[in-house]
Amino acid sequence: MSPLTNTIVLAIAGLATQASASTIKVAVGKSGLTFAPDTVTASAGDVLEFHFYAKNHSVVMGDWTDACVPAKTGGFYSGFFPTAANTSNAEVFSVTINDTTPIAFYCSQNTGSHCKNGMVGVVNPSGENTLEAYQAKAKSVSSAESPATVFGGVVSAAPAASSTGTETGASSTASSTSSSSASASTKPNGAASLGVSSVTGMVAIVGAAALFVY
Ligand SMILES: *[C@@H]1O[C@H](CO)[C@@H](O)[C@H](O)[C@H]1NC(C)=O
Ligand SMILES: *[C@@H]1O[C@H](CO)[C@@H](O)[C@H](O)[C@H]1NC(C)=O
Ligand SMILES: *[C@@H]1O[C@H](CO)[C@@H](O)[C@H](O)[C@H]1NC(C)=O
Ligand SMILES: [Cu+2]
Repeated sequence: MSPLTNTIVLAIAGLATQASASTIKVAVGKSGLTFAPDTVTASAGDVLEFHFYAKNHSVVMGDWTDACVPAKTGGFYSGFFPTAANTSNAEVFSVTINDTTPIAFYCSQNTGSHCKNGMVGVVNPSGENTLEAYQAKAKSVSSAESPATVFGGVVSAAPAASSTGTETGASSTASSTSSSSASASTKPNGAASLGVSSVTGMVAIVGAAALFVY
């Protein structure tokens, strides 16, 4: 490639990296009564993609004050995803994050008291709104509530490569190589690293730029 082409490619890659939204995979019940990760940092436009494991879990956006109770306004509810042992469900539930307001979520399965037993997670914890605070409140709740209907997200077929990790959703025009994910690194506090995969973005954009140039 000529130096000019290189410059163009780098410039485009830089723009794409800035503008990209991430898809953040969350494993539901893969390892006991847990969401993994259970602490997520997300930007507006990012998508939480919930992958369900055995036996039968859900995810509900919760109210910060009343643990294991749906958010008073807005939010989301996936419904239940009964899943055979050692598999992940063929479908996922995807929720778009619209802003950085702290969000609590929980599993509403009462057989086994999942919320009470700590099956909760948080997005963008801040101030008093933390995972620990929500789990502490959940401990004294006798049963979790499920909303009447699924809402606030999209149920769809699980993407082909459904390993749990963090992927960028930057490049819809990318070739199949771009779907290989940057694996999520986990910080000591359990928060998922949301660093955008510049490697993935570069590969995709280099391909696109090459098409453009030739
Ligand atoms: C999954 O759990 C929900 C809520 O407890 C229940 O209504 C539903 O029957 C369960 N489904 C299966 C297949 O166990
Ligand atoms: C699921 O995996 C566990 C651990 O690897 C194994 O002990 C168990 O037998 C498996 N269950 C089924 C239904 O395959
Ligand atoms: C984001 O907005 C969409 C569309 O209004 C809504 O369906 C979704 O529930 C919102 N996300 C959250 C986390 O509330
Ligand atoms: Cu559960």
